[in-house]
Amino acid sequence: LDSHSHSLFSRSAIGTFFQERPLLTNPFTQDALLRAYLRRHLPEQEVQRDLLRFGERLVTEIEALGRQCELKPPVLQHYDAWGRRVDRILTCDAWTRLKHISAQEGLVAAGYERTYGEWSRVYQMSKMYLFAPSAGLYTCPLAMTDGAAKVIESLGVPVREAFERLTTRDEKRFWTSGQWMTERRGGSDVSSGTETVARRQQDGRFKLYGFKWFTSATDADMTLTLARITDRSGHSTAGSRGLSLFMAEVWDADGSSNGVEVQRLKDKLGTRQVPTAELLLDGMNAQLLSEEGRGVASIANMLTITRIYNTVCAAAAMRRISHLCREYACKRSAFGKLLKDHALHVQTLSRLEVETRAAFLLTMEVCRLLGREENRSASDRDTLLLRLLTPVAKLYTAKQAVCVVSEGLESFGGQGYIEDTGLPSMLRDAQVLSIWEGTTNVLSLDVLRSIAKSSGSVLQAFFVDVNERLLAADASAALRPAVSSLRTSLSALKRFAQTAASRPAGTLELSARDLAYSLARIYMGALLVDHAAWEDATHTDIYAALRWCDQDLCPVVSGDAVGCYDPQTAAMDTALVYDG
Ligand code: UCC
Ligand code: FAD
Repeated sequence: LDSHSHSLFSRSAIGTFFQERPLLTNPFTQDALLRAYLRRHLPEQEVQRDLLRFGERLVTEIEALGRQCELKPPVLQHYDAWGRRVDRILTCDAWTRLKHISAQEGLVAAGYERTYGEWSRVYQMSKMYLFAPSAGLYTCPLAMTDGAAKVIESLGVPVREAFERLTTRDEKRFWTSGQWMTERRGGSDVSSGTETVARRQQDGRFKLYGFKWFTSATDADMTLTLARITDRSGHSTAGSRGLSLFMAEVWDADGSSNGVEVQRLKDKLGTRQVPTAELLLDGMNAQLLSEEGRGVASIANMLTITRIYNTVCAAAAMRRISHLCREYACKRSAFGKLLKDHALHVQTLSRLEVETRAAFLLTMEVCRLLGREENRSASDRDTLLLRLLTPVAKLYTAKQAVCVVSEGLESFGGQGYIEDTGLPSMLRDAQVLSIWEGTTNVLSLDVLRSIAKSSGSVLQAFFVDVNERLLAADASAALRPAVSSLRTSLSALKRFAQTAASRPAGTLELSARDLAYSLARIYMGALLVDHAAWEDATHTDIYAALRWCDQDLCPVVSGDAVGCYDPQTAAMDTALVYDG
């Protein structure tokens, strides 16, 4: 009777094995390279203590908030119960909490307090880098907030309250900002794509009329945006010279919008935590910030900051997936042993680690240069390098992040594809990094712009800087193969650059992406070598530098060798793409 009732009433057997999940532990203590980098450059105990404490807060509090933002995406309420148009963007409590935490932790403020002089940006961005993968994309509004503060500071315009609110640690006063540039006709080609007009009012302020096609974190308190000022007869200037930069508060004190209709929220592949809207500006009150017609040049400072944040977040995504992959490999067994004991699996993870390290060092170098510029301690070379490396770092690390996160998901096998592990959202969110804030090609052209505008000085600065770093590593026998391939690539790149100007029209444009990749790979190699040549470096630092330099460091020269940039290639590319 007993065994009969047992089989009748017991639950069906589901087995006894349950895989242990990968556990997130303090990302600061887990990150050997970040700790070593800070030990070398910013060894203040106070910084170490703050990051250690913040790492714990990430694990015990912030990680869950970020996940909630993914699970409870924002919704748009068009009408109130009585039929009035209200256009409220409703975000979850965790999103609000992340805003408060961002203020408390000084995630933007630290960049402006400048407690650590020229290293202040390195401190701030180290914290941002730890925060980003747990933050439910709250880094997106923070990036634009920081960018807006930078624009206001650099233009020296009298909007003190806004600047103070963007950079405060007081969560009750803290404001975030949007960055509304993209319109239906063009997000890359902002100059011809912008149809929004600005009508001057009696009091010297403006009313804006237009349609912004992508506006992220639209729950922001204020925004910077571009529009064309019209004259009395309603005419405006076309192109870049017709664009001016405006600042506006998005919501009035009573919660109603400042002449903004939220048409709808975008239905997106990723970044679902962030409200991204289409907005009709129907008489939005705004203040002119730039000189008339200097809108693009004036918002460039915001682009620099947001592109650096993009880079930080790309490197951070790589670090987080690598962290989780190695953790999981200590828990998951296959074919009789843990994944960590399968050499081929660990080789795969080590390749992700090399990419992550290279991305991290480039990221921190750009932050260091930004900090020096803001501290007024930048040399001419630093300034030139900051201009060149900002687009290079953004475009290259974004692509790396997609590859590294994708490969990383595979290392969890089928679980990497399962939503409630939280892993797939990492891939979705990585995919946007190469699209917003300038696509890969548009940023490659920005690299060319920086070269042309400086009459080649940015490239000179690049060559001198890489050379110096390699010279300093000459004493290391272990690094010799890496140094030697970097020197060979650098010379080849120099030869390419010397002949580029005299080539047929169109050559440079066709080579732009490969040129940007070459600059990225060589510079990352130089930074890995530089780090590995440091007296406290480890064998793994040397190994990472050697592995990085095993690849084609200068794809623009390889591409040139097979005629990729010859003028007739463009016609062949067209024929190939449109075959049939
Ligand atoms: O996507 C967006 C927000 C996403 C959410 C935030 C995420 C943040 C990261 C968080 C991570 C989790 S906002 C939309 C972003 N949109 C773009 O990035 C636009 C992409 N297109 C470009 O970048 C184009 O190259 C343009 C729009 C800048 C090109 O405009 P023009 O008018 O054709 O360019 P011009 O005529 O060459 O340049 C006009 C002036 C020049 O200065 P002057 O007049 O003094 O000679 C240029 O040197 O602007 C200057 N300029 C720059 N200066 C242009 N680009 C730059 C630059 N990058 N740096 C300095
Ligand atoms: P297009 O400019 O039409 O580009 C299409 C393709 O053409 C791209 O592959 C591009 O690389 C290529 N291309 C364009 N020009 C050239 C060229 N000269 N040479 C070679 N190739 C070229 N914008 C904002 O202003 N504010 C926001 O808050 C914001 N949030 C966003 C959030 C999300 C989730 C996304 C996806 C976008 C957001 N954007 C925002 C818009 C984003 O900045 C633009 O989508 C982006 O800059 C590209 O512009 P586009 O969509 O018009 O593409």
